[in-house]
Amino acid sequence: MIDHSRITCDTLRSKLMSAEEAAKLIKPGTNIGASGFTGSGYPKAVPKALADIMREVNENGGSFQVSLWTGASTGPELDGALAEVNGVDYRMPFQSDAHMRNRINAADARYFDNHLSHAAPVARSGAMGPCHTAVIEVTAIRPDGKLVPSSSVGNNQTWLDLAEQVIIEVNSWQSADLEGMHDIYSIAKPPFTQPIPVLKPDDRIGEKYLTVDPAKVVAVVETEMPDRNAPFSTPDDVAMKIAGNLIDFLSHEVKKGRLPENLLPLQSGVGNIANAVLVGLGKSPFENMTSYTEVIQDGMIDLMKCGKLKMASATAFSLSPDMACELNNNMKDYQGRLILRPQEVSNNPEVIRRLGCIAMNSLIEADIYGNVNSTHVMGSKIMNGIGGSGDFARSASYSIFMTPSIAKGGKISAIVPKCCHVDHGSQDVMVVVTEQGLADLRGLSPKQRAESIIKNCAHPDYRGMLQDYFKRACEESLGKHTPTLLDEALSWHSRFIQTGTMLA
Ligand code: 0RQ
Repeated sequence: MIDHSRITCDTLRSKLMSAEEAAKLIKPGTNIGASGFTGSGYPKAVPKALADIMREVNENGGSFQVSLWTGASTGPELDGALAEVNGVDYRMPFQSDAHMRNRINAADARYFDNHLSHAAPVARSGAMGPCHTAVIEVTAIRPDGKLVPSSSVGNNQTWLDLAEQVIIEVNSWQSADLEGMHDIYSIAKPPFTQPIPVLKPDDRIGEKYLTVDPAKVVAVVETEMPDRNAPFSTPDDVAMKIAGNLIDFLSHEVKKGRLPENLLPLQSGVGNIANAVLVGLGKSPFENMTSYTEVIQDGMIDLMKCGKLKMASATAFSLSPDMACELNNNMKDYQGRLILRPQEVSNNPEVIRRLGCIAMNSLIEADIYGNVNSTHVMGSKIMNGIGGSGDFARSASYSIFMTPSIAKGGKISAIVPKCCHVDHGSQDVMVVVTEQGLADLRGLSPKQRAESIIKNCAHPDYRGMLQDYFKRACEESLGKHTPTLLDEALSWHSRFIQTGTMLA
């Protein structure tokens, strides 16, 4: 049931209207800055109403499309609803919705896949044009008009600052006890940028609330709708082996004195493998861990519950429905242990480098030299986007990438002679982990990297093929530093497209 007591500012309460009325204020061809990050805190009612308007126009021979800027991925009521009616002409900086992905891969929508920490600065620079409308979900509006953010912060303050008009959704599904968990800090444009004073993951440096010029607010809409919240699958054998290999490596680093016993602040990417690593850490000997990351998944809350994780700083939650419900009921218990910041701060290279984060992200494929493709299937089809993986990989003290060694039932090898698309160059990749083992690439030459990756990470079905390729490349390649057979390097991908398998 909608909680009508969430709006305690008279000026903004006077702008209350239905989602349908609010959606009419959005015009075709305009740029929308929406809240939302990994299925959390995105507006839910106005986008659905907007999609209905778009459907009617688009089905009757007209054209109603908008540009959609967010924090990261959203949910079916935003990305899904607008993409279904072909209502998005341009999308940035990250998505993971099946309808949106199909629109992008069909060239119905242009996609600016960008580092998440870069999104706000690019928008502020004006390079993407004006932000016409901000549509922002919040938990509550205070008497002074300040906004209590909801389950993600993302780029919300930037969209509120830049937008010509603002629509606010007040979602009473969000726990009222989220109030106080956020830390809103704005970064000035160069040459006025100051150091970000986060010296420890739990440092608070900003305000608890988002601010908005009330004169720009054209609509306030009340909702009571859950976040997208997809369930995580129980980690399978492969995921648990990857987690085990990674945890053995971290233990080794502790033994060698290169890592403190409580590790360094953890960054954990999205997806089931990343969640499995967190599950594995729950059974590990590490105590008093901290996290400086971008999303808080189930595994992190479990690590807190068992007392192994002291606190987590991120920009959003990304929880299963069960965990979201549990957290909503017990949010107060986590006050002081969870901090949600703007993504420009959670993903800021300056802070990540200073804290020495351990970055753990998943990949689509890695090549024998340790270049990583996180985004493109067979070179041309976008999966999700680079997200925050580049923000962390480049600046972390440990840049770790993990993957099952094969995909699609063994028809695809995740270790290939050459990546068909590169998001993280080999200099940004320190460790590659699969269920087969782990390659520690630090300090190695390209040929040493290839030997280690083929031996430790490749699936046995493909290991011989990779050894054969590498041996011939060492003999026949023009240069001997990074031996490459140009005509053959991408032949595995072509073979998959032609025959349905990379196996020769
Ligand atoms: O396909 O969905 O059809 O089954 O890719 O793969 O193994 O389930 O792994 O869910 O962790 O996703 C890289 C996409 C991995 C993700 C990626 C197919 C596979 C499956 C998913 P199906 P898995 P995950 C912080 C960090 C970039 C952003 C990032 C990602 C599907 O982790 O988007 O790191 N990363 N952000 O079958 C063809 C291959 C494949 C392949 C896997 N080599 N070729 N298909 N798949 N490998 C968070 C944020 O930034 C917000």
